Amino acid sequence: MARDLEARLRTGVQATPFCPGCGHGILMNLILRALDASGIPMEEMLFVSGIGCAAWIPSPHFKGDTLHTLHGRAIPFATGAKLFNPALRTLVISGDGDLASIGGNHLIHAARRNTDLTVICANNRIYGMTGGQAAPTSPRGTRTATTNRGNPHRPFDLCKLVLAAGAAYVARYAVTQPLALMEGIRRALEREGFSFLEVLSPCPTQFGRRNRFESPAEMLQSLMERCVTREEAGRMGDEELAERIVTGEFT
Ligand SMILES: Cc1ncc(C[n+]2csc(CCOP(=O)(O)OP(=O)(O)O)c2C)c(N)n1
Repeated sequence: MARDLEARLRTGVQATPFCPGCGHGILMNLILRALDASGIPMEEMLFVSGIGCAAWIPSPHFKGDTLHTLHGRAIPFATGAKLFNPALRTLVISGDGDLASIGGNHLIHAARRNTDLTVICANNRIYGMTGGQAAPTSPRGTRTATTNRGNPHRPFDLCKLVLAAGAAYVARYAVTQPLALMEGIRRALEREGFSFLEVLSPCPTQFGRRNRFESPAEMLQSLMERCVTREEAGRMGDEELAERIVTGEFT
């Protein structure tokens, strides 16, 4: 796949491997912009990802050092690299399935140890790459390939999870909040210790089609309507908040 992708990138037929309307491309762009804004030289960076669509954000797109590792094991690889060379600014970029399902144990322990890593979790609330199976972030009631009558389980609130485990920096933004998200990435990179950024990213192909979104644009519109800042949330009652997603910094 990598060689095929390289060939396509060269001919300009397809700029990324992401489906039309996938939010991961926006996130990829914003990570690069945040790095540029922070002035951190690419030579100081190490990007680590697991397996999944989100894991393709750094490699092969970034012109820097990338480790594309095993499913669920991005944080252990990143921890090893950081311990070996503490001068590396180590940025993990992976999916919610990768980081919170098979890799969930690594996530909470890295937060508990306050390992000096930045973790960006591209949360599309489903396993995108493997055909739309339920993730631990799939909202209750949503349809996935493995819950076609609606997911009976409640999802993790990833920010609360890592905050409770001891993370130094925790924030959540959607790709529909590009300026705030870019600033969040910059702040996460600059914070010492374990920093965690949950990024809400739409998956029209696997999540949208099964959950009655007519188009990628409708998914983006829905994200824009549902995301509120912490201040806005503070002025809302429980009923109004139930349909909302609270974004901002939690530390
Ligand atoms: C040990 C192992 N188990 C399962 C898989 C299959 N697998 C690959 S990616 C993936 C989940 C991807 O979902 P997510 O991490 O949320 O990323 P997305 O594709 O949605 O961006 C799974 C289950 C694998 N590659 N290796």
